[in-house]
Amino acid sequence: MKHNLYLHPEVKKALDEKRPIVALESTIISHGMPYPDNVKMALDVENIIREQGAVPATIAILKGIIHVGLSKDDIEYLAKEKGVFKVGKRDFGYVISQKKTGATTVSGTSIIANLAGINVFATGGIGGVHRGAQETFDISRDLEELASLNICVVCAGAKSILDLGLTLEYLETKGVEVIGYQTDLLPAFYSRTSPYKVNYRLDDPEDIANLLHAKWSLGLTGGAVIANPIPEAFSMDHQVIDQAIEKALLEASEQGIKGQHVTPFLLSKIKEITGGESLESNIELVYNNARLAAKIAIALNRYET
Ligand code: PSU
Ligand code: MN
Repeated sequence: MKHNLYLHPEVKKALDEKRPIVALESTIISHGMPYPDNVKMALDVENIIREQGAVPATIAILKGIIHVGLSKDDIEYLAKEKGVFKVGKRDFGYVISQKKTGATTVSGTSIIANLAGINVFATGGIGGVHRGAQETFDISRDLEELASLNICVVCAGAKSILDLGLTLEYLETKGVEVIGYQTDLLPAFYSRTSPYKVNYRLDDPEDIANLLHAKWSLGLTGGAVIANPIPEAFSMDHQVIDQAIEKALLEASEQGIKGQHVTPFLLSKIKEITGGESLESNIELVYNNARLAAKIAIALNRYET
C-alpha cells in the first residue's frame, strides 16, 4: 500500500511491470448513469482498454479505503448502492476518516491517479464553468486539478450544460491545452462540433503522446484535455439535445438545485427528456474515449520503458 491506496492486483502488476494504464472515474457510475446500464458500461469500458493492450484502473473509495482498480463486485456495489458520496478534492478527508463509500469525479480521480503514478485518464465529459457562473460561482473543481496535475484527460468535450466559451477561457488561464483529436472544433459531448475552436488539432495518438512528453519533460506541470468527438453514428441532433438541456436547466433553477447536485440532476433530466437516447450516446462516447486513451497510454509508455 502506497499512501494508503489499495491497488487491485491487475493494476499493481501493471505498475510493477511499467505497463500502460488508463484511469477511469466512478462518479460516472454512481451519479452519471442509471442502474443497470452503469454496470455494463463500467465493465465494458475496462475490457475495451484491455483489448487495446493497456490496463484499466477504475478509481473509487470503498468504506474509507481508496481503491485503484475495482473488482466486479465493487463496481456492482457502486452502481447500485444509494448514498454513495460524490468525491472531489474537498470530500476526501471526510469520506476516508468516516469510512464512507465515494465515487470520484474527474478531479478526485485525477488526484488518486497522480498518487498512483498513472497519467492517462478516460471519461465522458469534464466539469467546467457552468452557464450563469457569473451569478452562481459554479466552476467545477475539475479545472483546478487539470491545472496542477500531470494528467491527460480524454473526453468528448463538455456538455452544453456548461458555458463552453468560458470553460475554454478558464483552461487557458490555467495553462491547460485543449487538443482536438482529428477535429478543429471543440466537440460538445452529444454532438461532434460546437462553435468553438480547440487550441490545436492532432490526428494521431502518437503525436498526442509526444506533446505530453514535450510538456512534462520540460517540468511544466498540469494536465491536457484531449477532446474526442462522439462517433458519427451516435451523435445527436443539435436541436433535440439543445432543447432538452434548456428544459433541464430551467427545472434545476425552479427546484433550486445547487452545488454538487447540479450536474447529476441535469444528466438524469436530459436522459428523461430524450427518452434514453442521450444515455446510449453517452455510453458510446465513453467507449470511444477509452479506445483513444489506451492508444495514448501505450504511446506514452514507450518513453518510460
Ligand atoms: N459530465 C458528464 N458526465 C458526468 C460528469 C460530468 O457528462 O458524469 C461528472 C464527472 O465525474 C465530473 C463531475 O468530474 O460530473 C463534475 O461535477 P461538478 O460539475 O459538480 O464539478
Ligand atoms: Mn459545481
